[in-house]
Amino acid sequence: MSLYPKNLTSIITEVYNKAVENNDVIQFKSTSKYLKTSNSKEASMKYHLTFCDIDAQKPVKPEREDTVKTKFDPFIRDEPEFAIINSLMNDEYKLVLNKFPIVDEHLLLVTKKAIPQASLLTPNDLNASYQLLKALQGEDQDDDDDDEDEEEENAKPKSRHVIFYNCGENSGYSIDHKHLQCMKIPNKLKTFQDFVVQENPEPYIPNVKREALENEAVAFANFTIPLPKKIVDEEYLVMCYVNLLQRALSYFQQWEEADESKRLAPSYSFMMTTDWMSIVPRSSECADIEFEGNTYTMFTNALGYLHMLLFKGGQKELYDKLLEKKDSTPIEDFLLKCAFPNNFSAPPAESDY
Ligand code: B4P
Repeated sequence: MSLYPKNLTSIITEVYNKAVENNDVIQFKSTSKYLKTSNSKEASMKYHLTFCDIDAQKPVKPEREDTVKTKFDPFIRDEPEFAIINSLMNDEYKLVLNKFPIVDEHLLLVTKKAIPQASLLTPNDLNASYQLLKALQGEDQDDDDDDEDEEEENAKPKSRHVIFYNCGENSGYSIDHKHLQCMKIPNKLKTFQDFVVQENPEPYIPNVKREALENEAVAFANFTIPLPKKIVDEEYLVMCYVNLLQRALSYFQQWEEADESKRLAPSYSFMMTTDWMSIVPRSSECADIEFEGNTYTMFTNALGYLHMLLFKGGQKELYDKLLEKKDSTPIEDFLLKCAFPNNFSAPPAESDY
């Protein structure tokens, strides 16, 4: 039985349109362009660059401006204007609209209790997320294999969604209350996970003999597992997650072993589509991009590791120049600085992080 109603997508559209009309949701205006990678290892890869002057468009919210990450918690309140489903899985979660979206119908799967954002994902978190992806795709737990085959034959192009979780203090979250995010992936965007799964589509649960897949064309450490087309249960999801998590945590262990005095809070970007589950261990939520004599401090959450980079007010010049010069190297360096090198063996120089 699916957790979500059959008409979930129409409920989302209806609630979203009403919230925008009432100015409850602040829909940011933005522009996006693709930038092809200049990295010769993966010529067909590209990045989705978005410029959005968020500060100029965000209404001043004193509670938000003056508070530290750990204190501000809008999710503890009941905000019926954002609610898609107010009570899920015995009131463990609510599914709500993001109040400040760049992409339409950006959803948040939020725990009802105030649980820290550094917490591990639970079997219920994984199950609720996976079922959400399937429901948004028009598939749910009631579908059997025959239905799926029939669906594929009559396939219409469907929008693709991703679930992501910014876990730990260096992952780029701003609200310390457990929430997973769900968003449409831009049309034609192929992420590094898509490339690696395209080459290795056979689903499997990693074990000592066969580890998670790694895309070596990107400079940062990354781990991905292809998921079956057939709907999987929570036990399957947990086994995949635990495997990826172990790989990510080993980076923090190596870091401490190399120098105990430099503790780094375990953080990672978790990302899942119906095709794959992926983790990138994170060393920082921000890093400097040096370009043509200027320094720009950029931030990224898991979206950066889905090739979606956000440029804010003071970064317009950088956004324009990277596109004009067709130069993706500064982005690739930035993504590496906020993560760990692919072949990590010792902590990088302190100045890098
Ligand atoms: P967090 O995990 O804490 O933070 P975040 O998504 O990294 O967004 P942040 O708040 O740091 O905003 P940013 O300027 O980077 O997630 C908390 C989420 O809750 C946020 O998305 C926030 O908007 C939302 N929220 C806050 N108060 C709320 C309330 N009362 N009710 C419901 N939701 C509430 O980015 C601004 C926006 O752009 C974010 O939505 C972000 O997810 C999105 N974004 C970032 N990079 C993007 C990219 N490359 N392309 C498209 N969108 C992008």
